[in-house]
Amino acid sequence: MPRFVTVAAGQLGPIARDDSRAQVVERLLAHLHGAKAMGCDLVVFPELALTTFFPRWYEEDLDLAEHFYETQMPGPETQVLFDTARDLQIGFYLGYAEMVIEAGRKRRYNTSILVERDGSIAGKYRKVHLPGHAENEPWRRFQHLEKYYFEPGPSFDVYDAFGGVMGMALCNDRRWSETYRMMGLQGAEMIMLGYNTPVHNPPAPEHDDLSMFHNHLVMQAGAYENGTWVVGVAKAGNEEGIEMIGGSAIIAPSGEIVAACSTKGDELAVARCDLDLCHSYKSTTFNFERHRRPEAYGLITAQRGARRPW
Ligand code: ING
Repeated sequence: MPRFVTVAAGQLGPIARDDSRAQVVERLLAHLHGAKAMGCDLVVFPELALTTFFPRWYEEDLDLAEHFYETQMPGPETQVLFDTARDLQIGFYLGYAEMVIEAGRKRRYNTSILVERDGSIAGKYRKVHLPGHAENEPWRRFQHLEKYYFEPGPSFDVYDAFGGVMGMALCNDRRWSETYRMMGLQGAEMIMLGYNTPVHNPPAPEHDDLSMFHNHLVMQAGAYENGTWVVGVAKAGNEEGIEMIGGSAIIAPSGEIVAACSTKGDELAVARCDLDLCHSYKSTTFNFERHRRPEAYGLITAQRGARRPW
């Protein structure tokens, strides 16, 4: 009996700085209902799906940015998502900014959760690869201050949900092959990730024309090299004056894109994913136990940066 998970890429268009949580949650609920009507078990929402991408601005006083973070999940404004998930029997992946008090200190993370069809939280992930910079850099047309607004998470985990081995990542994580391999080594069959990716990258404008190519390149490679489904979902469009890529896609373990969004607004792209297709790759070309040579890979965890051996 095939293990199907019918999944929707729940792409969002822009979220304005002043959009309320209630206004955004309405859009997320529309996706949950729309995806359910299309027979989905699961909707993947973007990174930071409750707010605008606020790391594009420098705020000297972090307390003045506190309203962008969730201190409870579910909280008063998001409980309806969990209730609807349970009522409709549809799960979701949600990216959001998380603030917790740990050992008496405020900790801030770029976080995602995986919610099962009964409304329970099956897993929580905190973004490992924080791109951008930690201090205001006025030379940029816009900032990318994830290293200022968030702390990195400690690990990549997998979760027993939706009848398979589910993994989570966030945005920049998708550009690092270690992300997929760490979950591939744990048997991941579907890796979900949301992203907020500006078309323009101030340090490397020569990459701008390739932003969509790079977006799909890394997710397709990650899927194929680890024999896993990958679902990548954008917050897209012109958000507070900054153009963000769309290109939300559902990618099979073969590396093929099997469904994709074609607009830069709120859009659902749906695919019925057979988790057993992973076996064709995990048992042959990417049979890790049979073919990998970790004895030869020492540098990958021994070194952070690249340096010539001479
Ligand atoms: N955004 C971007 C991403 O990795 C970026 C940052 C853009 C890095 C363009 C390199 C090039 O997709 C987030 N939120 O990580």
